Amino acid sequence: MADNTPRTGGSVKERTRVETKEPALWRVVLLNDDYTPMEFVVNLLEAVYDKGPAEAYRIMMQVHTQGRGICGVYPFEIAETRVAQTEQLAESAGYPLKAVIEEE
Ligand code: TYC
Repeated sequence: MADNTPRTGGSVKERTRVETKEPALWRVVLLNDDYTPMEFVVNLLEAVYDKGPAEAYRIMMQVHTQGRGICGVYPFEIAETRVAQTEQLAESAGYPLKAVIEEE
């Protein structure tokens, strides 16, 4: 018969791990284009990303002058949903506005 006695040398592993893994976070990055009106982008940042008017304007101008800007950092599903809302609102209005997500 097989000897199934654990070979622990008399000690038993009581704690498997001490560290816990943080859930991954993703940033939503808004991209510039030549066609989407500035006012539309500001309104969208207020509506979809819960920004106040001054912060929405700042992010819009950052995207406009630097090509991209961070709208927020979220768990994966929330980030994806906000990108989908962004592109759905833009597409409905006939604008090519795009956003992407990147892991932090
Ligand atoms: N570049 C656009 C314009 O001049 C404005 C704009 C800003 C577009 C931010 C997209 O994510 C964007 N009308």
